[in-house]
Amino acid sequence: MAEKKKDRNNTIDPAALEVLAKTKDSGIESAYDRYVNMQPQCQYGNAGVCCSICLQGPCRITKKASKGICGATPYTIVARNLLRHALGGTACHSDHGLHITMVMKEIADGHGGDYTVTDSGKLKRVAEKIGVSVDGRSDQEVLKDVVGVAMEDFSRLEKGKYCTWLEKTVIPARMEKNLDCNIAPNSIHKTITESMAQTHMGMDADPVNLVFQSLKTALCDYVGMHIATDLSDILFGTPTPVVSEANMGVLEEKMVNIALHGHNPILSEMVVKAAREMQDEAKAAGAEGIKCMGICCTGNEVLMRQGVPPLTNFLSQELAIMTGAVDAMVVDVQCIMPGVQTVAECFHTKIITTIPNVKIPSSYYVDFDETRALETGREIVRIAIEAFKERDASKVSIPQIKNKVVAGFSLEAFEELLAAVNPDAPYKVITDAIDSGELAGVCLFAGCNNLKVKHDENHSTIAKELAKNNVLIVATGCAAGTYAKLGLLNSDAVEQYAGDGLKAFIKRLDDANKGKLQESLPLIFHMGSCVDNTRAYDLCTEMAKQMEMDIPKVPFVASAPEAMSEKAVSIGSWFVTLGVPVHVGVIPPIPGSPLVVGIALQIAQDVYGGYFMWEEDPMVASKMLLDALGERTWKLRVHKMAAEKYETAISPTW
Ligand code: BF8
Ligand code: SF4
Repeated sequence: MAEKKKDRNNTIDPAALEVLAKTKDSGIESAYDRYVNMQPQCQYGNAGVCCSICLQGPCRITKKASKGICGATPYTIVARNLLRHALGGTACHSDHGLHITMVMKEIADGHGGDYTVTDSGKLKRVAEKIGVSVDGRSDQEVLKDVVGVAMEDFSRLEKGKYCTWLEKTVIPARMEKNLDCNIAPNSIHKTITESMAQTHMGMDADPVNLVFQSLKTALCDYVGMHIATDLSDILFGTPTPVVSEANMGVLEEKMVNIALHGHNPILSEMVVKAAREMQDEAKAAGAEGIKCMGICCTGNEVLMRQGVPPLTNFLSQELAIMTGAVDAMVVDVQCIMPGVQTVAECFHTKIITTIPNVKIPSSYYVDFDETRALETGREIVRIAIEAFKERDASKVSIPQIKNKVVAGFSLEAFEELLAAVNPDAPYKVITDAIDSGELAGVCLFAGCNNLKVKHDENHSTIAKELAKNNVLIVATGCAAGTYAKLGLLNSDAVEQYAGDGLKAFIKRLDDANKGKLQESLPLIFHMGSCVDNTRAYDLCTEMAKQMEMDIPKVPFVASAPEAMSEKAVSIGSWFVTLGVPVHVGVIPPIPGSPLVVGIALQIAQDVYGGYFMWEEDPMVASKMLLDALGERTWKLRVHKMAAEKYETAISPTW
């Protein structure tokens, strides 16, 4: 293990390895080097028993000091830190959802500027789902009410009224569970305020109370991201299958290369639009044109809707600049390493920050003004064109590695594929395949990269192992980024990695959709960015509705093999709360409290049906995920047999 932590070539991505090799003695540092320099990392921090919540701290729990100065025990410190993590994630997703909501409010009020409703069908579907009437009303009127409900979900203060986006999108049994456990949130902002207060020095010391508040906070993460996805689809269109390619080979030596990095499509959609219009300006500057490409979840957003190729995922963001071929990296919010600026200064690359609460010293700052969105997009593209003129050809070295990608599987697009087989009950295509044993179940791969495990290795190994064992796989976030880069999002991968059952299932969908698709279906279905994890959970909800069962009986699991961010903590927590077993490939900072560990790994299952599994070894993790699916299908079979034998309803227990 110690040796592994000293290896800067901590990735299996061949393009990343090539850049690391070329920059070995250059003195240009990336996260791969800084991770090695950071060893050994603080063991108190790793165990979660370091508290710096008040200025008397930091307090660390040691053999000599079994409590913090204020008397806080390890379980209080661990649970309080956990809640703070969930809060960070929830605030980020909700801030993203709020930004889109406010742009939609401008459209509803008639000042949308360059923004307009692109997908009126989705607007109606969302309205109907959340209880807004659509009959005989214009899009503008419907949108006004949809935005009103979203704003209430952010701001409601009254007790006894709960977030609409939660209440109306989960199955009733899950909402009852939330109410029973007193974790149904009234609104996002109220819950965030409560949680921040609850974690102040001298507030809550009860670990169980703190853990339940983490779950309540995480449910707000679900609400914030569901709003973000729904409104983004209304604004820019619900994704449909799209063909592209991924990895650093998408950089073009003779073009202006613009990397779009961050999370929010509000800005990136406009930059893509501006770039498409400004090809002639780039030619006048000596380039063959302009090419946009994506990093992290902004990359996923523009891939899903515009076919923009993913350049790389989270961990290798600095390495992309080291190719010397990125003219501008335009960033919005979240997961942007401050290190990109230092690397950019060794090249001609311009880092362009755009959001008032995300600035990096020495970067270009172009204030993204939604009232003149396209014009701002053009300003940004112009900076990239100017930078292209300064590019030093002797520093350019592009790894010639890229793979074909078939993406764009919103739940609607996925449902359409299924409906071609069974128009009356699309999701029965999946549940029947599980009943017959053709499929072992469904797994969502989500989340980040984390140098504590080899970059992309856990994502790739576990997915291949599950595919071999006939698990239907959907993916989001940087997990989807891994699969795009490594060639798992195309039909060749089906041939290479799918077990016979999964192969037959995908072929059935392919055959039923012949003529409608540009390309054969991939091994793994890319469902979008991190905020789009709700698309995957909605799939689980549809399976539950088809089976007429609560979520803990649905053979659906989730895995974040290389989790890194606070957002991963909040996402994992709501998945567990909403009944799904969740594997995490790095150990979160809670081993310092056996009590909190017990809640996460065992008690959660009794209460919610969902639970965490922590395992760094990808083969062991694969087995855990397969066992979790196997347990659910086996139990369901036994419960069905018992119901038939005793002529009763199927047991609702898990
Ligand atoms: O929101 S997967 S590293 S980019 S946090 Fe970040 Fe993690 Fe990537 Fe997208 Ni999600
Ligand atoms: Fe130490 Fe208590 Fe302050 Fe935390 S809140 S830093 S444990 S004194």
